Amino acid sequence: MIESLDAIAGVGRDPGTGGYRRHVWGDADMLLREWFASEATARGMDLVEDGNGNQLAWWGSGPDALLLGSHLDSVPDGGAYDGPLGIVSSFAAVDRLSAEGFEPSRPIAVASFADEEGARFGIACAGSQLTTGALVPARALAQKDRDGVTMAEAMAARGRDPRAVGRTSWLADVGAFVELHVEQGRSLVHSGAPVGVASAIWPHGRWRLDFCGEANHAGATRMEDRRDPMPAYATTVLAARRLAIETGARATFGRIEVEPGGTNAIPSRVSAWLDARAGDEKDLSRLVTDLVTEARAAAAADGTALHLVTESVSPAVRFDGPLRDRIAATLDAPVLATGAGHDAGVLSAQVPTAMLFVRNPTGVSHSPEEHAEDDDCAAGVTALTEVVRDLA
Ligand code: HGY
Ligand code: MN
Ligand code: MN
Repeated sequence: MIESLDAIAGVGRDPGTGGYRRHVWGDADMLLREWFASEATARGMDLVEDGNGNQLAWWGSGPDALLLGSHLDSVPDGGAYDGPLGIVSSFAAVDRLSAEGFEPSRPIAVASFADEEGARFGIACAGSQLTTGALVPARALAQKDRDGVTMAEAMAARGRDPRAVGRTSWLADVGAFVELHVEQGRSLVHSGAPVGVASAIWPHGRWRLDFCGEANHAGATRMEDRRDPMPAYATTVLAARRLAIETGARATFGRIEVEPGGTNAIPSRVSAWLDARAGDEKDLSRLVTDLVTEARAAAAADGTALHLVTESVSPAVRFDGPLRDRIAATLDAPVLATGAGHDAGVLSAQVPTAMLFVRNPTGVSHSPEEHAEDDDCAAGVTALTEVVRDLA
């Protein structure tokens, strides 16, 4: 199992940072698609790629399938485990069961969901959201990457037909989904267990704030005469931190663009991406509303303007209670909630869904430092194998 992670360890890895840059329809993503296809073929599983770019490897066919899997794409400079661990563990569970001569009572499929991180086009879990219908194809296809390439153009460049994007028929054959994932936090460290079961995902979203002002000379323009969008942006970052701390929520500005980006020029525009998450939808919406109110006031005071674009919103998720309880009892594993988003959260709106988490000793994720011990990864495979044995 660890060997499978080793097999893709060099794909999309930045030699400078050691982090992964595996973005949908990029070169690394294409190599990972080939790797996934060869893993399916090596096991005699039937490979399907749907119109959204999600890949599925089927052991058997027909209704009420048990779906496993996760994603292979990454955030910029992501770790080796977020996503891929779930896929290699799923194939390893299939291997263990077939080596035992286990005959599943229902079809089993392993999925690699496209574009879970939304690192290129901005929308989280695009592949699974398009599949369930939570995301409208036209909106996804029009999204642009940092170079102005639309999702439709990126797909066409890889020989995919953008007209095939949308709801997919395979989902009707899925009776349950179990996604294994590295934990992105330290709950399992505190509970002393290598594997846990998910209860819920916090609601979360991404918003782009464009602070628009007037470009001008850094030396010749008096401070009183400027329409500089940067101070309102800075005020907004500080307000986000204050509001998030006050409400027990999370708010992050992890990406900004400054136009034109000259050291000796007042910017004409600062675009900043807010990632916000909270324990419930009311708190999340209040946080964003309050923050935008403060940002607008700060912008207006400087003679600048704020334009707000909602890029992606994911509602609160409560995983299927009976499935969660059954898995937690089978594994005698702790149950925990997470602030991280997952394709499992998207599918949970339509099929009974569960998640297993594998202990992460530091809790670090979305970083090259992300790690899980080999023994814990092996415990994850054993747990997933037991879950499949029980459910299939
Ligand atoms: O951003 C997230 O929550 C993620 O890990 N997909
Ligand atoms: Mn992630
Ligand atoms: Mn993930």
